Amino acid sequence: MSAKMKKEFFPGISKIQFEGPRSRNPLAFKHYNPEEVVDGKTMRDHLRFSVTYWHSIRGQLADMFGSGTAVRPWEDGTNSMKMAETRVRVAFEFIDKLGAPFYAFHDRDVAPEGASLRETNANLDRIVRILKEEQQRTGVRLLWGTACLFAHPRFVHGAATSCNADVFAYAAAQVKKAIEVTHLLGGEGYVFWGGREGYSTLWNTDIKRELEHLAKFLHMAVAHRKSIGFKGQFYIEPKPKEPTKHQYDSDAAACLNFLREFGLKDHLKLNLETNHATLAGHTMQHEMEVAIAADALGSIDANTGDLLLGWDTDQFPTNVYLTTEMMLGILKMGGFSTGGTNFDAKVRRESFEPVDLFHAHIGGMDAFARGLKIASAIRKDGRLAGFVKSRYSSWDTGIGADIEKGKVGFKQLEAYMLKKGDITPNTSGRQEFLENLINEFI
Ligand code: XLS
Ligand code: NI
Ligand code: NI
Repeated sequence: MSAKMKKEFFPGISKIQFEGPRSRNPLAFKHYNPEEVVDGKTMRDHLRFSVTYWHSIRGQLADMFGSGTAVRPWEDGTNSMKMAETRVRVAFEFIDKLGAPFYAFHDRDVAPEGASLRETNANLDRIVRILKEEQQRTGVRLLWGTACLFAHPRFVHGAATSCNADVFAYAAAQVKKAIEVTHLLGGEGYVFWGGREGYSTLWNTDIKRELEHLAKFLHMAVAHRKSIGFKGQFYIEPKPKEPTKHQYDSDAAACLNFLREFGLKDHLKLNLETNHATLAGHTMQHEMEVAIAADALGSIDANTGDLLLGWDTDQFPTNVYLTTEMMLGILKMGGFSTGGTNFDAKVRRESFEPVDLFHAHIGGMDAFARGLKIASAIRKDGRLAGFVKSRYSSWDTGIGADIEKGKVGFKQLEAYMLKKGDITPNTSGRQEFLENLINEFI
């Protein structure tokens, strides 16, 4: 690249700077100041933002009623290797200008399939060399890698849960390779999202057998991870449906049950996505609390859904109430270690210009920066945590402490209550008071 002029894909846009809340520059951060220290850690290290290759670089902005609208002047309309190479340069110019420290990709986002698995792997190797080069040039790192086991027609019945054993074998070979390239690129983690690991109809489905196969697949992945010395964290990403009617990894609780049933709990954490939580009929706060309680929260796919549309709209998160809830959860678990805030989000079909990608990410990053600052202030204030603690104070001494310590059984509790007679509810839940308290900070 030395003497040659480097081609610019986002001309007229320079590195996004922090200008503070009074700035009116749409291409500046108002709240995300990577160097600013919050609770002893920079915002950059708290939030660990990541750009997704599949949405931001490959997304054509098609929906089920219409073709893609994205204007991407560098695209030639093909899925050639030459195009794949160009896209790597596009991606890293974008991520670098945005100032996100991480990115994430599926194997098939970055390199096209060839005529055989061998050729496909060779394509991937070629692009991975360029990814590595660009990582070194920019300092951008890989948050996690993953394999696309849902787009190609061979995965019509699923991958690890396919009725066809050859498909399981193909998926295993593909994931083996994807873990290896993630390792080579210094990835901090690897995600399993079972896009088609579920069913369309139960009339043709043996759930027991499919779940056992899925577990076997993950155990093989764990063994391979160990054999190549990959230290990155494995994650499973819950989603209840879409594209299948039901996905086995439907929500945090279902994933945890599956991981425990099959002895995988020590090997995988959860990568939670906001829009998947709402599709499952939960809030993101619920999913996060369930995962944190099981010490299994690993990473976040940051986006949001449109509650008036019934599908995974993957919108950029701009709701500060949401980001506050999420950052309260992240701070509560002691912060991310291998995980991060991965924008699994896409611009709207109507927002088809390259600059919209910047607006979208800047907005998401600013919303999380505010969420972080607000969550930190709520924790410092202490009233919320204090309320919850005192709500359970009957467990800290006396009979409560005896129950928690396992000192008493039904017999002793009956004796205790016969003596006491009855109880009248004496503590209000104070929901409205607490909602007002949160709003003091937002
Ligand atoms: C789709 C999922 C997917 C995973 C990675 O709904 O969110 O993008 O994050 O395979
Ligand atoms: Ni996701
Ligand atoms: Ni999703």
